[in-house]
Amino acid sequence: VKMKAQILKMLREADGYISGQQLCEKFGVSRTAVWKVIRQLQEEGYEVEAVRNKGYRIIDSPDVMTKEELESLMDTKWAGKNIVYYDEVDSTNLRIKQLGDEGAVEGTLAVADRQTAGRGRRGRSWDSPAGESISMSILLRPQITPNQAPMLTLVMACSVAEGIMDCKDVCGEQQIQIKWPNDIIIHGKKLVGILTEMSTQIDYINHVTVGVGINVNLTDFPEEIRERATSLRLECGHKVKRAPLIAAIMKRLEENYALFMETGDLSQLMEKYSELLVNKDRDVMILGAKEQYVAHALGINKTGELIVRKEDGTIEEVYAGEVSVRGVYGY
Ligand code: BTX
Repeated sequence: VKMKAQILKMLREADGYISGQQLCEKFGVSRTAVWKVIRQLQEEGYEVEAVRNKGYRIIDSPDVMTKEELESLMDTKWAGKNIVYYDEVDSTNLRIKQLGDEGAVEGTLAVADRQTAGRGRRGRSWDSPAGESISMSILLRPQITPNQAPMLTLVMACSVAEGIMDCKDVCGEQQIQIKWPNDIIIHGKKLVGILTEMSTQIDYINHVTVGVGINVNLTDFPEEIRERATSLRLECGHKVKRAPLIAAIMKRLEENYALFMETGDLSQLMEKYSELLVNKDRDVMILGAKEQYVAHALGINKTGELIVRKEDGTIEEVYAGEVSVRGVYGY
């Protein structure tokens, strides 16, 4: 597996052809062994050209999220370095929680092509059909207290939005935005859902699982969510490859997580998060258990609360665990 991922990486990074000889020497194997790996890649859908006296050159890759594909693209130190891939699984969040209990390293990333029991918040479900979406969950082991953990959802939201925008050929200049606290939307519709779950003792965290579902190439949604959901393909007008997107998000997550851990809060991220916020400078409806009111959203504070100005001019900071927010006009 390692050799296959490394050969893929070398092919990708090569400027032109890589000779069979070079690959043999690098891995200390025979020409036949190298050829076998190339054949396997071709069978998996990679377009690899083999030219006598020149060597191998990669022309195109399939839209797969296999361990080798992801490993060959991942440009991080720890986030997404240990990958577990499933063609089909109940929920990547459940898998990561289990792997976390079993002692897996921080940054372990579970990726699935399809989930049969994808979970949303508060017992809701998340649709992730085969071949068209990204379902992934990452294992974190932060030394923070349980009440700091919800901020990790915002760290991830920021990373996903930035990661998508980093992939230049995906949506160009189109604005990917965050709906506080953790939905990512494009053109007013939901593109990404994030679910953070933690395993805790009374005063410390065993581990945190942050799950991300991204609608990449879906072209249709179930009746109930058709009005509110969308995909990159629908908004950007073309199919998008999933593995490079995952790698870009992991790269951003690694940076943003470091900024978070330096202070234990969002003080180094709140400015850019607020810039990405669809609700910023707009009226929102605050839906609390006891009261509901309309207020003007200003941004987030360093603990991730939404800062709003009420109609009487007073400033309030609302906590995501206690209220939800709805745009007064759409988002
Ligand atoms: P949420 O509770 O904010 O959103 C769930 C709601 O969103 C559903 O009730 C439904 O109305 C709507 N919905 C369901 N599927 C989709 C979809 N594909 N696109 C848009 N809207 C949808 C959001 O919860 C958190 C979702 C996290 C999903 C990831 S996938 C990897 C990981 N594993 C897992 O089981 N969950 C996470």
